[in-house]
Amino acid sequence: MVELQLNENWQLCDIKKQDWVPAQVPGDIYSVLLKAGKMSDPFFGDNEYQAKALMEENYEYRTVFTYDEKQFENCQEVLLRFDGIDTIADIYLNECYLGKADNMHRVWEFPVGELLQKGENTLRVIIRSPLKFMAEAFKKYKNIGNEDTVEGFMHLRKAHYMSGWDWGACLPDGGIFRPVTLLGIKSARLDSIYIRQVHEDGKVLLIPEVDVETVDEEEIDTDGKNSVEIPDQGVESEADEDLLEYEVTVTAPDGTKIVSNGSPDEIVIENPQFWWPNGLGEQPLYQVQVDLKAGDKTVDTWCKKIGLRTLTMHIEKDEWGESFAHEVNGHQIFAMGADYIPEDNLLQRTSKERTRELLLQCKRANFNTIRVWGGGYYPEDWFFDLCDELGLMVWQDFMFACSVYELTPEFEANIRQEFIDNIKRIRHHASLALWCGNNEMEMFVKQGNWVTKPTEVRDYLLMYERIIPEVLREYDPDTFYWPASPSSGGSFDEPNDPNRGDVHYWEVWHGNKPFAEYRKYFFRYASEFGFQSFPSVKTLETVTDDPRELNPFSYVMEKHQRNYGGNGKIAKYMQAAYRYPENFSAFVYASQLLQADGIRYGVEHYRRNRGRCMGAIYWQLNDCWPVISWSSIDYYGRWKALHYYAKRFFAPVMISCEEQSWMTAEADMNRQHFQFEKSIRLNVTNETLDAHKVLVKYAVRSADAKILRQEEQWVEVPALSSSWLEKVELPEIDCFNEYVSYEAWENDQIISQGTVIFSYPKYFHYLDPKLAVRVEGDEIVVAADAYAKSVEIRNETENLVLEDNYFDMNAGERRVKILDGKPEGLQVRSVYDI
Ligand code: BMA
Repeated sequence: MVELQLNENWQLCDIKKQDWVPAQVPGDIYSVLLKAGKMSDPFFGDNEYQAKALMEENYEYRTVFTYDEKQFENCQEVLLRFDGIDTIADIYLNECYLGKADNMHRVWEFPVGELLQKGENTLRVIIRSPLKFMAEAFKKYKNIGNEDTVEGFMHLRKAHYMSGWDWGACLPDGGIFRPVTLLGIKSARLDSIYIRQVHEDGKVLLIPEVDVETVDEEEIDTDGKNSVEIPDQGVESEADEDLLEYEVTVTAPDGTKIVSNGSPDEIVIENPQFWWPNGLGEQPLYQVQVDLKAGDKTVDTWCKKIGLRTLTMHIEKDEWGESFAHEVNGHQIFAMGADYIPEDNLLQRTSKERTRELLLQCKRANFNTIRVWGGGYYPEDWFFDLCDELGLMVWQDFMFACSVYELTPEFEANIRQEFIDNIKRIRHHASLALWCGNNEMEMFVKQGNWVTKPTEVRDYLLMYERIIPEVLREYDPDTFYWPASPSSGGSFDEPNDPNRGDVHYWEVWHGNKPFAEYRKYFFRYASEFGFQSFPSVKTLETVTDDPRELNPFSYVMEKHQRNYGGNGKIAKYMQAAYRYPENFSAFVYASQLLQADGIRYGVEHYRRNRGRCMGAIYWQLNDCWPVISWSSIDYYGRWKALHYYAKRFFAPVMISCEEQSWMTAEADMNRQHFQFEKSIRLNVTNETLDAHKVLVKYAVRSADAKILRQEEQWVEVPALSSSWLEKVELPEIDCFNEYVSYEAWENDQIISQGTVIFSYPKYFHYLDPKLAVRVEGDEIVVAADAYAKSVEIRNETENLVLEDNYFDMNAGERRVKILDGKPEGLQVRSVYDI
């Protein structure tokens, strides 16, 4: 196959103005206008309003490219392929109308062989206003959905978050966001390859299902055949040799190759090296290359990396209801990770390097799973390649979220093709753990939210319980399918049941419940729960240059808070835990600690109850613009306190403490019977394939960190399990002046640790820890004179990434490695400073 990328000479204009400027393709309209000085930074202040208005208009992309017949010699068909157009587009080649595109999640191809002329050719792509389309569709159908976005958003197959979300600006950009290619096809091409795996007797059989498309558009399924006869085409070409065959070359991680020709039915991999999620083993990848041959000529090639593994969901009735756990190579494992949203509003700014940076931080924080949420777009190939390499299992939603859709015949045909395109593109990835129908629709449709007519309920069932399963049966029967998130298996059967399937738990935050509420539930798999915080001051300084706006309740801060009243909610929760912060920086710090502690409260509880609960995926990993949100890493890649906490609470072997305290009892000190239990119950959980024998030490300490009483105990924790220690009552502990530290030791090293107090962080009588910080080589050393809670180390650019941060110290010194950033202008503080 001949490929010519059409990524040069592009220009763009607002059709009414005809104000042509150079454009980048692949890219997006806002990025072009920004570069040309035709709009202001849409993230700054409230510029979002002007940026949104720009999408009331239609735009035209245009390029002139040279077609060299020689390059396409022997090609029987030439196709113009768009890997992604956002969204409604009319396409013309040499003033001939090729057709319309109306789904950004699809690949669009047009036969252009007849229309190409020698020399210069003009390609025009008219992008229609998405806002006008949505407004008209809303008038027609009146469907309703999530209120944070533009009415009618569900009728357009465009990433929903672009029209606003409760963490996202309304910036409905458009563009040609993926490559445009001219494809020259010689007699036939590989339409799709599905590599199935059979694991038996210590070997893996790879079974290639190869679909070949011949130029006369007849598709031939070569599955189970040794060769393909192609029909007589009456054209002189390699195809006249009449025999199409494929050859498979498998390259093992060590470089050894197995070449199988003659359209093999299976390839046997002896001594297979298995792919494991992060923390459980390595991620060896095998390269599979399929060459389509017409006689001795190769006419097309498919080359991808796969991982040898079995990966499904284990669902079985048990004493609590029904289990729901990833089963990898026969082991049920606890999913640890976060929900992923698109990385930017302006898609031209995304790149493999940027995604690598983000996903690397997931690996660093001990993630083994990531959920791709259904209100964005299906990620680029590189996203999945990186998840394969880093060992991150992907929970992949289909792109439907928080609304009801109108299943007209045209809409159905459109989404069916969307499913096929994406399933074929993604299914070979080792990291693909499951497909999921949608985000939060089963639950809300059942509750009657958004439902205005009975057909919407019927259409829900058709889409997620008939059409998608049908398409998956044909294109990816080996990957597990789950109808919705949350769900208990479908058909509106208690979708958010705590005892079955996955759960979205929002009583903490949306329901205003305290953190201790997490402990009331033993979900089988928490796929969403979250708490917001402010990103770092340096990040917020990019959205305003007025220092007065750096205040939690200012106009600009509330413009960058999309969950109505969210900043006030942070303040309300903060009142319960911390003293009143004296300045904005302290407020930001306290908000991050609050978020980190809240999520820690949930995750530690879920992991202690491993076996019953088998997943903790918090909402949310990242941001698509600078915003106050639930993320643990902000738009600029800065780690919030939560990401460091995640690294600790997702540690493969983790010690945690289920304490009973003033905070867990929520006791009101001004009531007559004010009292609460003071006790600890330690637990060590092990998410590795090996047993661990750890020495658990805990100590009651005074505020100066002196040990008042100490105990230690050896604990054996079998592989993939969690072990409880006996509960210890501490009725005498002084909850204002004493605390408990706990540690898990292995090979004379602390592998996991923490501290716990029995009142609230705000009431504890901290002594001034007189924190001091210095740099020694690639390490930062912090020294404390007394107990220091949630010690934060910052540099002047606030972009340090450290081995650990926001940790508790029992006085003494602590060394942490610098992973990224320069240790210049270091500052250090702890809860004492709030
Ligand atoms: C869940 C998600 C998102 C939303 C988040 C925070 O419902 O699925 O739709 O942004 O909670 O409210």
